[in-house]
Amino acid sequence: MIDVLTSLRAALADAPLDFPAPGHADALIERDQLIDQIDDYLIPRLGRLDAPLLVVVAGSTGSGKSTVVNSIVGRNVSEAGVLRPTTRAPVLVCHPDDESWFGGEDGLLSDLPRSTGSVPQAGTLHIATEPTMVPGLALLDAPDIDSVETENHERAAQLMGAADLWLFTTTASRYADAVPWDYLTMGRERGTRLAIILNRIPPGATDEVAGHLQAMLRSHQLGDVRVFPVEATQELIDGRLPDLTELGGYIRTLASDAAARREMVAATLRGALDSIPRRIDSIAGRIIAQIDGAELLKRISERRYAEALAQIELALGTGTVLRREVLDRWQEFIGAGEVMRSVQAGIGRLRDRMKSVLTGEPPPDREVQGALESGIESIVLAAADDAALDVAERWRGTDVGANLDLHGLDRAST
Ligand SMILES: Nc1nc2c(ncn2[C@@H]2O[C@H](COP(=O)(O)OP(=O)(O)OP(=O)(O)O)[C@@H](O)[C@H]2O)c(=O)[nH]1
Ligand SMILES: [Mg+2]
Repeated sequence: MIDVLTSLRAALADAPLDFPAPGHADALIERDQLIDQIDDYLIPRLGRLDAPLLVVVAGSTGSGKSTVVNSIVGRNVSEAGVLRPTTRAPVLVCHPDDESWFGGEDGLLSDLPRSTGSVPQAGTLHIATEPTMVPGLALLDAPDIDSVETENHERAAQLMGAADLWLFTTTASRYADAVPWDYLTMGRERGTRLAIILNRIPPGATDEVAGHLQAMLRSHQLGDVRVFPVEATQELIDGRLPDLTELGGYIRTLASDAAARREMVAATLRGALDSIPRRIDSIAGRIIAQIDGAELLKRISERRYAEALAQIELALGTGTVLRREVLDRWQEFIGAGEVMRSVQAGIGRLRDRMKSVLTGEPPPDREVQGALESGIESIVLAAADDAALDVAERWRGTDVGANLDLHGLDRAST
């Protein structure tokens, strides 16, 4: 299985997605997300099926992610605060016996340097061990997905990509924001198990707010996602929620039941693997659309340049070249008696003289030849310019051409 995924990853990395056809940006995102999921989740997880269940707490800035993690752990392992965003270095909490799983040498998030000790360091994944945590369950407090710090979002997305379960945190005032739904939809598409913590609910409004969130989840095909409401009735004690109500029960079940944890890993792996054929189909469809788009542009230009060639041939054949600025010089050449002398010497000689005018061997009259050449050149150039202009205009009128930078392509190259 790992070999198959490795080959699939290589094929995705080489997929020809260079042509900016409509949907090109989406194609790149889909491709990169699948590659990241293979790198950050599928290959490491399949290679380490015994590693602890990784629960990533992710969501909007200020929604209470660090507060929830600290409350579950029962100790302030990650700073919570009033400044947005507060968490910049993700904090992973696990039992001391599990620390070796997260050392970073191989597998999970190996590109992130580690830090330990009491203070998380920016740019690292901070590992906090906690003897009261059950072995086999790791909690990760992620940076936000929506503050002004875009680096945080990238890091959060990477951490979510490595998770067996997302505990997605939002609040009663933020749950309808657009960004969280982008992530929730992404979670569904990639087959990750997820649950939502709905924090900071005004006292007495749980049924109404949680009911609305559940209706929104159903309309996003996420109706089976569990919602854990947290009403804002509790005073924080030492920055932590003293009673996590339903969420506490959920975490305790996961902590006490190794089979439930294994089943959750299996469910996310199954969901991720099941999502691959559909995503590959979608990426392949976009590649085919690119090829079709490129062929359409090619057909348009071939047809138009064939017309231009026909125009040039017609102009040369009917003597247009002579009717333009060359005509005077041509008449001068004839008037000088050259033609009559040639006629006297026989029609064959006239043909030779005519040919030499056009080929320049030997030059009968350099001025006539130069004028002829510039006449021919201007006809060819004018036809090519017209064709280039038309092709650029017709390309712009297609879906695929509308996305291209056609600057400089609307005139012939000389
Ligand atoms: N009263 C109360 N305050 C809360 C609750 N949850 C969070 N807070 C406060 O809200 C602020 C933000 O909480 P954090 O836990 O830092 O939020 P976060 O989601 O980790 O934020 P970032 O790290 O910026 O992404 C802190 O001052 C918390 O003390 C809650 O349920 N009740
Ligand atoms: Mg935080």
